[in-house]
Amino acid sequence: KAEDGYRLWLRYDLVNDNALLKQYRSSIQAININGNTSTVAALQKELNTGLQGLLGESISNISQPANNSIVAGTPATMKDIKAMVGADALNTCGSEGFIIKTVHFNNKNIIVIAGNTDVAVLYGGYHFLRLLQTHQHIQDLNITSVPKVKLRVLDHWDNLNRTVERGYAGISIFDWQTLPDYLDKHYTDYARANASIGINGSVLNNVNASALILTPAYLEKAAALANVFRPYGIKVYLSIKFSSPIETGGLKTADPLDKAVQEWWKKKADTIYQYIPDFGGFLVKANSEGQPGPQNYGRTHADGANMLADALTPHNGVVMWRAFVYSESDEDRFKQAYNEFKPLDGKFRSNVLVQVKNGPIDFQPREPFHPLFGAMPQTPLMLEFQLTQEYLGFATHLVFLSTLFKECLTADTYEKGAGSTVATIVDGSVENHALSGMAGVANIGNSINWTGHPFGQANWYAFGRLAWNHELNSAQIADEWIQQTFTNNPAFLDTVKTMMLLSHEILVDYMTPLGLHHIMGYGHHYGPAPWYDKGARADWNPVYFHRADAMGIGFNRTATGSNALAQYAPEVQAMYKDSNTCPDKYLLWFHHVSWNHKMHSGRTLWEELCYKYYTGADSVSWMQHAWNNMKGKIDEERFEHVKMLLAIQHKEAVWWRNACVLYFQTFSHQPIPEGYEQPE
Ligand code: GCW
Repeated sequence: KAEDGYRLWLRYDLVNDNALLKQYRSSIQAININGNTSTVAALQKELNTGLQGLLGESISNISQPANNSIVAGTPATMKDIKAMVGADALNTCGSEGFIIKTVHFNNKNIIVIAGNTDVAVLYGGYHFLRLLQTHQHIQDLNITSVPKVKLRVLDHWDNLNRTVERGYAGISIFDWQTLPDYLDKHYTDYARANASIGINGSVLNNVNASALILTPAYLEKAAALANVFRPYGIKVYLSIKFSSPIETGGLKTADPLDKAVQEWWKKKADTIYQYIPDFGGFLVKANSEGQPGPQNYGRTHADGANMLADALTPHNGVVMWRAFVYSESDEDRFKQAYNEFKPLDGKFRSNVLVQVKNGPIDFQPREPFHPLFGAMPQTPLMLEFQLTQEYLGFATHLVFLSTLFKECLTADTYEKGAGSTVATIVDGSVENHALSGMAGVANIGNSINWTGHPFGQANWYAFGRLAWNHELNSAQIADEWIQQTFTNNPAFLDTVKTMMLLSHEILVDYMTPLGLHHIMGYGHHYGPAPWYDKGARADWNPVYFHRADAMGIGFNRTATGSNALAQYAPEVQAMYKDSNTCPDKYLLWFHHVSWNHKMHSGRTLWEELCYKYYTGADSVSWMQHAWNNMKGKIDEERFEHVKMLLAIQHKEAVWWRNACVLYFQTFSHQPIPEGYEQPE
């Protein structure tokens, strides 16, 4: 049967393993869930639909625990729940963690799904369904799962007219025109998908924000979305425009130290909470790429963030203040965010998080971790990943981003000696921060399968899973996602998992190997354009980043160059500062090396560059080949869809290879090594 991908990973098709099906049917004969909140109703519905699909029979809802039943609830809704899971077991679960346990209680075999809040139980319910979707045994369950990061948020760069900045999957799913009266089915399914992976926040509008979003007409619309999301534990946040007091408030200034401005924001916050009582807070892009901000008035980022934080404090809202700042100057763009923000460490209110992109430049196929991680111990740093593949082939190229995320999360900042990974900075454990957060710039649009590329769904999924638990590994995430999204067929699983796990490295090889970065077409960021662009300002110009010349290539960021490297801990500097020991993958990020530089492989830099570009493009043919062998193992529709996209990806990988190799050859003056097809 043809499938359109709309169901994402929430497919509940009949379990096609008879032994397991028998086990599931015998242990799950009824469901006992009490309580009458909308979250309980959502859980009940999901379990009923999910189990009916997976087990092929409808499961009755009962009001008392029975033998071979599921019992789901909190200590408030289910009197025996503590006794079932162990008196103290829920103490470590906080407000979102859950326990799933098979117990023998009062002579009954029961599967308990327990948490301290309804939403925690809902998360447990989704996790339980995932166990069945991925064909796990359920006789001996004893799972405790607690999120490591508090704010797990999708950032939509969606404009009020439904265009999406860097969106490649159709127009925005948020239809502001028909809100608040028309509630599209997408809204609920979006909330379900997010809740199933633990995402608990959604920033509805673009960081390049319109001031209109805070006007009553839009607040009413946002409130309607918040109402749909609330049962699923998802809070709504809004991006604000710093100059709103001028644009919609009639004030003459937006100076954060001006009393009238502060008052305006306080009143605005009060109004917002009348519409949305559990409103999450503001996301702010200020003094960045032309957006207004406190610096327009000679004030600092902290002044701006604190003013907003004070307005939100009475309502427990937070400010997510972005650190993506740079301007055209003599200073290496790499260094600018650190230079501006590090001195402000300790100056932010306790309800401010500074939101930092994973790398110092801008969501490149590969970046070293951002040097602010590990450099602002007194400030909770929220990590911003980009799911929409702005610089990674849009929704056309197949790239599983989990490995990119993990590379950043596991990088060691050495803030407090070895082991202070980016993940442990972000989850707040290194400095014991009360707040912590991870944001993913959404790749979602109204395209029939949500993300355009069927495999784009995996990046949304991986983000949510890692925000919940950054210790999961990419293989496990791919495994789960494939089984839930496509099939449990082992041959399919093996092949597709391998493809996914290699896909990021393959893309890096054919786009920006060895530490090259930002050599995409200026403006759209899609195809190769490493050459000088006379339309682009200096710090957007590809030549600024690769610096190829007759002698060699790469950006010298060591002490003899921009010295951006000095922004890292000494241990990190030591790993990267010598061009002979710097890992290949970061070489051209930090060094300008000669075309004949000896690489670890024994090849010269020029040969290695060619080797990478050719291997990258060839590897896409390998992906095509691997995928073609999957014919018949999944529905024809998605099979063909991916097949056609892989053909484009291959064509474009060759385009990247040829463009880059031929362009860089004009500097290296060396032949394409023997044995390689000569590019035209
Ligand atoms: O990656 C760049 C994008 C801009 C984006 C900006 C940002 C929302 O090219 O489109 O603007 O980053 O992160 O603010």
